[in-house]
Amino acid sequence: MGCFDDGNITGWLRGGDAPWEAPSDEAYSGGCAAGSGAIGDGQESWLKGYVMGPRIVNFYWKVSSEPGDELRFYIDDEYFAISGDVDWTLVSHYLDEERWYTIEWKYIKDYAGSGGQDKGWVDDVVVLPTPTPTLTPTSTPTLTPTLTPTST
Ligand SMILES: [Ca+2]
Ligand SMILES: [Ca+2]
Repeated sequence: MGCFDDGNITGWLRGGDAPWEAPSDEAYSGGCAAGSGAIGDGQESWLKGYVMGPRIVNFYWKVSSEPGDELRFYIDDEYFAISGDVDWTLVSHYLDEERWYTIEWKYIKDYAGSGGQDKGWVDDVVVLPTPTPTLTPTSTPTLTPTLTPTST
């Protein structure tokens, strides 16, 4: 989506009361990040995509908001949130099952009040294959010669 480092995720969807946009007024890398749209009290702005697991999703996010407003990262219906004044922070999340996951960033405002720059940003999304288990070579068993007692 736009110029931000979007992890080559295809089919980004944007929505809510105002869509996310790239470039935005902040960036973690390359002068460009995605930022939430300008919204009012009780509104939300989101950006979502789909990732086939198992994968590791890494990204940086930042928020500047009133404490009651927050930037959320959803994995399907579960979410993590940051609020207030949080500078660029790395998030690494493991999507462990072999299936499609919906990942979504949402800036959401409560019923009243605004603070800071009143938005959230995301940059440097990287989708990595999960590490394959390393097979440790088994040591070759040492064959001990069996000494058969010779009968005399
Ligand atoms: Ca960037
Ligand atoms: Ca508020």
